[in-house]
Amino acid sequence: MAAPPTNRSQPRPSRKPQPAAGAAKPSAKPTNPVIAAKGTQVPTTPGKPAPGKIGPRVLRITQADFVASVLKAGEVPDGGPEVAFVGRSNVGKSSLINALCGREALARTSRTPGRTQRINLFDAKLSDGKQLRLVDLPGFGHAEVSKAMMAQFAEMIQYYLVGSEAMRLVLILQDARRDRDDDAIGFARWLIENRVPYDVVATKADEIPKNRIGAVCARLKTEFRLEQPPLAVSSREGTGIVELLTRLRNTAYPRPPKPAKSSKPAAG
Ligand SMILES: Nc1nc2c(ncn2[C@@H]2O[C@H](COP(=O)(O)OP(=O)(O)OP(=O)(O)O)[C@@H](O)[C@H]2O)c(=O)[nH]1
Ligand SMILES: [Mg+2]
Repeated sequence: MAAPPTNRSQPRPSRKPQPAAGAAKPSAKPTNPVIAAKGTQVPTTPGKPAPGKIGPRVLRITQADFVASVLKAGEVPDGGPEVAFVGRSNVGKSSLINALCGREALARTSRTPGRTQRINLFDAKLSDGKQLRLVDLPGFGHAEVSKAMMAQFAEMIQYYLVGSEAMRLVLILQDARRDRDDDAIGFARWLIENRVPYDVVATKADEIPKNRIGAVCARLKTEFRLEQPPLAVSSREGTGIVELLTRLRNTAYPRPPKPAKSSKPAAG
């Protein structure tokens, strides 16, 4: 979560949009704990918990449905609090939505950058009964996608993010293998200016040595002015998925602040 302004739990005043400036499918044997929880056979050693096995009280998405594919916020049917997934094309946005939902092909993924060209909405029901709407956005910034198309995507994304009353969090995805992403950092500044709360997640954590993950997350925390280091996730291996879902739920449904202790009435 971004450091000041920390406005993610507060309702945002209504604002007018102010625009600024295929698939390598998940591995055949998913180790994604969410997929595993839905009945996939996971090899196990007797007496040891199955890898990725999660208990009944671990938060997960029990049902996920495609809702609509739109070009702007006004076209969206009413739904639960929204979390939007943004980042460079090919960073793994659609794959992460699939991993969170425990589905292999709910959102379309592709090796070809620029696959997602509209705003795709998915409604997810959580195991605690709450609803989340996951918003899969086109990627911004990629050498293989034309500048004109990228400008069009950027405008569509910005209008949507400030135009949606239900938007609770923008999740900025960063490929754990890549260096500083100035486009995304600039985008985060724009989110701050427009009072849209955001968080960052490092994707494709399976592609870097485990002992480098801490340093990557520490760098991202500084670059994006976050209050806590981002989670590192792997949609392919399921790492960090349950933790991310918990963060998203807690942001969309913040706990009400504890009431201040009332002072004792004066005796007499
Ligand atoms: N190794 C690895 N590859 C991943 C992971 N997540 C996604 N990928 C791969 O990265 C590529 C792009 O994934 P997508 O989910 O389509 O990326 P996207 O950000 O939605 O891309 P656009 O829709 O073009 O913006 C695909 O080949 C995925 O299989 C991951 O956790 N680990
Ligand atoms: Mg996509």
